[in-house]
Amino acid sequence: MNKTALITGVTGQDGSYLSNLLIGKGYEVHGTVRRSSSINTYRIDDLISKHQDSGNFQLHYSDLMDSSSINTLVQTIQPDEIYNLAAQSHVMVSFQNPIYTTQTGTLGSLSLLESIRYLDKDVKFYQASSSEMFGGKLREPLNESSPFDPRSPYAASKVFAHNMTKMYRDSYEMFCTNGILFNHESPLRGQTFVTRKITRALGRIVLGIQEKLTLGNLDASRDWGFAGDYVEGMWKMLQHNDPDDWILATGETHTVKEFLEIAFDHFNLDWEKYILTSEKYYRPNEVEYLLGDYSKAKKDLNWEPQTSFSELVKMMANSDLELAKRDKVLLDEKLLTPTWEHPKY
Ligand code: NAP
Ligand code: F7E
Repeated sequence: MNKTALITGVTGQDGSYLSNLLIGKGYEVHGTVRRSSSINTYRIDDLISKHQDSGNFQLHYSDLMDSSSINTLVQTIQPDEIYNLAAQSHVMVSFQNPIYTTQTGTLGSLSLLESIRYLDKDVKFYQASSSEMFGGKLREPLNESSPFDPRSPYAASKVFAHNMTKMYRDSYEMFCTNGILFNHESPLRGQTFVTRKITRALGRIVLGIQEKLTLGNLDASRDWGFAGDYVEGMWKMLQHNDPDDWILATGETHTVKEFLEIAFDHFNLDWEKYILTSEKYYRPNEVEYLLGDYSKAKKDLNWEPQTSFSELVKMMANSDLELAKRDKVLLDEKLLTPTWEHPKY
């Protein structure tokens, strides 16, 4: 019989890549969607239209803060696997909305774990842990034993959920895993994360409809991989014989400046002519440097990243050039306001 998976946060970057992967493997995928005043399913619209008749992809209104809806979903769907991807995932925003970020990141995960505990079925659980938990002060490759030193409400909430996931594994013999993922990006990355903020602006700069882009700390260094590779690792974690915690990373770190260099070079542009910096994009407590050691995932899961840093940058730059072409058409027809001159993050 085909397996059933429940994905929270299915409308996000990873939710969309993971749904694609699981449907391709024959899963029946259920995803949670938050009700919003405007439709927020653009990343999964293709899947919705392809699979609406087969029932292989089903969406349910739910919010992680509504533990009753979470419990009902788990009881009704009785999934084989649960991937908890939902979170307020923007680090800078977490300083402005610390309570909401913390509630979603902590109580949401706990509601899921409790629902599984009372279900009369062995369910495999994946928690989306983050490299942000390490805090970025150690300039060395970080592994599953490296100390946590959270520097934002977001990171602190992820540490709580990480520890709870481990605690449920140890206390109740539940199949609970933490995937400690370093930054992973794609053409579907949210537009206020730095990589996508850059490639989205770059496409418009190439077409002459945007002049400048303002960023924050260009010296921050991240271990950036491709989201499509990382969702494969999430799935592999739940297929492993025993539950555990694994890091997914590339083993390389690059500064924001290096990202800019490769992206702008790709279109023969000099990034320094277009980039401004402002204190307003600096965080109250910056994570300066992250570099991951994925050797445990390589050994146990036979997982390795497939996409190089420069391939990732160019993939995003090319995709956003196509989007910018659509922006230009709409702009020429006066159907679009150039709000990109005032990005918020
Ligand atoms: P994302 O694009 O920001 O997606 C987050 C998802 O969570 C969206 O579907 C969002 O719904 C949903 N969500 C937010 N608050 C919710 C709530 N209260 N109830 C239910 N759903 C809620 O994030 P992502 O990049 O795909 O990341 C997936 C997960 O991995 C997140 O938990 C993130 O913290 C974690 N993570 C990400 C990275 C990375 O580099 N991408 C690295 C490590 C860990 P809306 O669409 O309605 O906003
Ligand atoms: O920032 C610097 C910024 O917002 C990366 C999330 O998926 O990955 C992500 O968190 C770096 C930081 O991602 C701007 O200061 C400079 O040092 O793209 P980001 P993040 O904070 O690393 C982790 C693993 C997660 O778990 C999170 O959910 O870039 N930076 N200038 C900027 N960042 C932004 N957003 N905007 C700027 O203008």
